[in-house]
Order: sequence, then structure tokens, then C-alpha cells
Amino acid sequence: MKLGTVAILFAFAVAATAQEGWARFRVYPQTQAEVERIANSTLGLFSEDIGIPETDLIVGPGELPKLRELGLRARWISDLPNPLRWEERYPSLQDDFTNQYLRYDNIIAQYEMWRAQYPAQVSRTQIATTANGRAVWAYRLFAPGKQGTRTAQKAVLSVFGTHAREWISPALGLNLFNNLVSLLINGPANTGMPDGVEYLFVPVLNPDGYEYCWTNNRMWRKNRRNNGNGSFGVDLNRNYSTAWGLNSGSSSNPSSETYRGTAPFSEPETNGLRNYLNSRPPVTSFVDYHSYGQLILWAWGYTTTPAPGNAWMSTIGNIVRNAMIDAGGLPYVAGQSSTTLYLVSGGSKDYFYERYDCPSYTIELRDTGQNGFLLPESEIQPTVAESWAGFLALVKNMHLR
Ligand code: 0X9
Ligand code: ZN
Repeated sequence: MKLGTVAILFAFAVAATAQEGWARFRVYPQTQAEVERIANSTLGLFSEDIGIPETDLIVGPGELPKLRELGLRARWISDLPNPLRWEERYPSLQDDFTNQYLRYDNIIAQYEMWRAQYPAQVSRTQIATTANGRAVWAYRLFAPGKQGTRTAQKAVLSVFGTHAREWISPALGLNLFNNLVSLLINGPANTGMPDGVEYLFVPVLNPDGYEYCWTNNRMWRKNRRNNGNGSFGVDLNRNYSTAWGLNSGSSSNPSSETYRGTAPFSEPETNGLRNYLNSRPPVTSFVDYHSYGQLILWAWGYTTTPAPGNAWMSTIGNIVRNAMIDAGGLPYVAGQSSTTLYLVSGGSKDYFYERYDCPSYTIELRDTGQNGFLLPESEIQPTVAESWAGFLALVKNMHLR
């Protein structure tokens, strides 16, 4: 009976994957040993994480035997577009950041338009050069009101594109920056925003990975460091110094999707970001924008013990959450990272919380798994609307720290 079911499932799978050859399957691990088997498989991961009771996998052409080898009940969920050579799906140049996902050069070109237009308020700094020779940029927007302080005393830091395949994140960054320009440079005399704040945006922290998604594999996550053993990539969100290498929240295996690198800040992207902030005013709020899951997560990520600042991170985090729900109508869940999602060691939000004692979050944007990382471009604007509300709520309430 069981074997029969499996056979029928696989017959269906072969039929289902016949055209494109790529599909999303759900497996149902029940023990840690079964989770381990999935972790050691070379099948792609569609879920955010491998875990009990269910995990979604990406099965490519000819990979059904690998799925069978897991020895787990498997259910076909949907066909997937071919994740290789994604650029072929976009015949013409994408240049409308409000409704399209852009190539890295076009993202930076858009920020450069703002810099050219508002040279007194917008500036940029190169914070790193990647393994593949790309520049990582930080853009600074400082627009004091008429009566405002002429020098910034606080930095609001927003990081986008840490994980390569989470394309909604850099797209959101462009739209948030656009809204900030409208509000702070072209907006009313009283913006309702706190005084003396500079806004620091990293449009794409991981440009090598992001471009690799366009040219080679749409589901790439890490950067493109050559690990020297045939594997590539360090998970930048496991490479910060706080609790770096704590076993449960990252991997020492270079092939792993959560490989932490050889040392804290071993990667130019994370190291460059840390060093850049030494020449800026103290960070008074931090958000690392990811997808997916619709979550507002605060430190600590590396332990389930609440951080000393748990009370105010919770207060501010829930204000942000409520603002996002009010604006978008979709559920967002707020909580301490480790207890709401899973343990992460060497993550960005733990580092910025520890270093600056500021409210520090990972926001997981849309959706909750229907499209996952492949969020349609039609959802860019709805995501922007709710995230802008959340951004304003954070900046206006960070003093509650
Ligand atoms: O695993 C991650 O890095 C994040 N999820 S994702 O699917 N976007 O990869 C979660 C990060 C939670 N952050 C920390 N605890 N620092
Ligand atoms: Zn991510």
C-alpha cells in the first residue's frame, strides 16, 4: 500500500515535471535523523529551513532518484520555473524599480540618479569589493529641516540583499529610498521625523550572489567566495562576530547553505559594513531586510534567552508590526528571533544590537511560502506600502529604546 502510493506519486512527479523539469516537493521528516538526511542531500531547498514536520525541496531534471533516496513520503506541490539562466525570462532591460526586479548595475544607476539630483543630501561610499570584483555601496541621505541640526547624531541603518535570491529586498530598498527623498527633500516643512538622523542604505550587500541569481541559479543564497574545495559561498548572515560559530545556528561545512566562513567578518561584505559604520554616528536602529515569512524578528537570534533589551525591542517591534498590518492587511508575526523562527549564530541583528545597544531587527518580507523567494513583481508595491509604514513607525519610535 505504502509502496504503491509512492509509486503513484513518482509517476505523477515524472508527468508533472516533464515540461520544465523543475518542481517543488514537500517531504515530511519526523526525526532528527531524517532532518539530517535532508541536510546531507544535494537537493535544493525551497523552504526557509530544513525541519520537522515538513520541508519543501527543489527537484530538478533527473533528480527524482535523489528525492527517492531520502526514503520519506514526498508530495508534489507545484512546477517551478527553471531557476537556471533567469535572465532569459526577461527579454528586455528592466528599468522600472517600482514594478520590476532590476539587475545590480541598474539598481545602483537609480541610486546614482538621486545622488546626481540631490548632491547636497545624498552621498555614497564604497564599503567593499566583492570576490568577483563588484563594488558594494552605502548611500547616505541626510536632509535636515530648516530649523534642524546641521550635523547628524544618529544613523538609521537599513541593509538589503544580504541573501541573493530574496529579490524583494533590494526592490524594497529602492522604493523606501524614493519615499524618503520625497518626504525629507521634497516634502512638507514638518516631516514628523526625528531631528539629526542620517539614513544609511546598503542597496545590495551581496551583489555577486544577486547577479549569480540572474545569470546562473535563481535560488542562490550565499555570496560567491571560492571556498577552495569545489564549493562556493559564505552565508553573510552567519559571518558577523556575535556568537559566531555557535554550532546550532550555523554550519562549518563550506557546502552548507548556512556556512559561516573561516572567521568572523572573513567576508568583504560584512567586514566592509562593520568598518564603514566606525566613521558614522552611532546606529540607533537597524533592519536587515530578508524574505520570506512575514516576520519581525529581534535579537537574540543565537540563544533563546531574552536579550537585556528584550522589553524595548519587543515594544518597538510590535509597533512596527501593527503599522505593517494596518497598511497592508496581511499578517506579520513579531517575536524574538530564536524562539519565533530558529537559532542563528553570527547573524547581523545580534551584532548590531550588541555593538550599538540599539533596536535591531530582521524583517522577513512577503510572502508566507506560496511563492516564497519567487515573489511576483506585482507584489512589489503592496510590500512597499506596508514596509514604508513599518519604516516610519520604527524611526518615529526608536527613541523608546
Ligand atoms: O536564516 C536566515 O538568515 C534568515 N532567514 S532567511 O530565510 N531570509 O534566510 C533568518 C534570520 C534571523 N536572523 C537572526 N537571527 N540574526
Ligand atoms: Zn534571508
